[in-house]
Amino acid sequence: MAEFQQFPAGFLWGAATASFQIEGAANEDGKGPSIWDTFCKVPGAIFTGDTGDVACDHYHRYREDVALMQELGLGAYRLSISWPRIFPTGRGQVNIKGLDFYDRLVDTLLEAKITPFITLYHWDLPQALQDQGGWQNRETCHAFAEYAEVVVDRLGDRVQHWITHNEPYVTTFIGHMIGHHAPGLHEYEAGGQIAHHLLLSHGLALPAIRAASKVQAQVGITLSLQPVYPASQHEADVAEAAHTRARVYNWFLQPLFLGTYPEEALQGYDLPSPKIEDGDMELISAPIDFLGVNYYSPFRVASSLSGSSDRRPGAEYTEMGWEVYPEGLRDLLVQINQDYAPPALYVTENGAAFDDVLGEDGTVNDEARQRYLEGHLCMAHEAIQQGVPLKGYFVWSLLDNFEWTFGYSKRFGVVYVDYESQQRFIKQSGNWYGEVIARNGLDCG
Ligand code: GCO
Repeated sequence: MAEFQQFPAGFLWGAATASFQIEGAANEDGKGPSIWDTFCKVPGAIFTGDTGDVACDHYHRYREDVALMQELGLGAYRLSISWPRIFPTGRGQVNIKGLDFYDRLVDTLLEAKITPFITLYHWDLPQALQDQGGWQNRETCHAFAEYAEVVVDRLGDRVQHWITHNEPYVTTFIGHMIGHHAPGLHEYEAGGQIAHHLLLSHGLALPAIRAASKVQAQVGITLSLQPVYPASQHEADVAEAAHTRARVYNWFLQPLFLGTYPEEALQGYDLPSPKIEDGDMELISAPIDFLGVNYYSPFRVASSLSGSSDRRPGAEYTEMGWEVYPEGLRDLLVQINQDYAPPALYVTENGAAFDDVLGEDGTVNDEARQRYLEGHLCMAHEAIQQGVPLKGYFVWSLLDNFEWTFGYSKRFGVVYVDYESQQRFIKQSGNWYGEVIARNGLDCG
């Protein structure tokens, strides 16, 4: 029987977005091009040739969007900053108009009593830095720390929560090793070095953020993480799952918390060891205030030797083809807590794409998304009961938006965006989420 599950007092209920996915205004107020602006122009890179030029036009409609957040009752909002708005040429000259935008946005959020969580890197590297080698060039790590300092210098009297990177694993693997994301490189062998530079840039930014903050910054990093399950108890599946875990679970967690790379991760990908300079691992493993976890779907491992299928019988899949498995969120959070004991955790992304239809009356009956969120929130609650210091949850996403290579064809929002008119419509899941927030809990079976 369903029973009401109350979240701890002060639990933060939020929604997340990212600059490139919603802002638009690609060439306005002095913004320089990012690697995603460039990548979108590559023929065939993005579904139907979509770009981020207009996106959700959030750059101009941010007030309306904050009003929507207020209507939902959000306590927190995770946004990211477009680095090339601040440094159009990568390094050197600061574009004040870029900072002004985020200044206005932060003030609007604070007036609405919404706590901003700011991600500094959600994949839109200035093209000018890419032209100098991007994340393959160690200098980019220093450029990142400088950029972090400039941003925190401007906003750090009001913003307390900072996330250095979003999903460095995705940047490494999908962006640089297999080239499906910007910068679209196929430099498979460079994987270990890219990962190291991303982590090093995090390590260099940490003290820079803390020094520039005027309100005792809380700094963390967001990783894409999946619990790894063998598809069956067949020994080949079990063995392969253990190897997979080193790559998709430990590759970034272990250096951040223990200051070492899991050998198995590099071996598993058949990658040469990165060049590590003295002191790098100390910087990378300096204590953080929280870990951000993005969870969508589990990783099921079926070895070719077992003949098992990686599809769980009876499972539901989202429009992305991702298995819906709420228990995975609980398992993952409990596992991270056991293995690495971060001081605090936030689910910084969790959500689902479904084929939403806007009704003539302006409603979107996204029952499946509501069920998805319900399942995951109940499991988040279970994780808290099992001792996980989970402090907040951010649904991905506030708005339907630019879903990278899928363009605008996949809708993740709890708010529907009609891209032609740029009108917004709160979906059923959004209204439901608002009720959860108001009650600080929900009924779980
Ligand atoms: C991600 C990104 C988001 C995606 C979301 C859905 O972290 O992968 O943060 O930008 O849109 O995950 O794929």
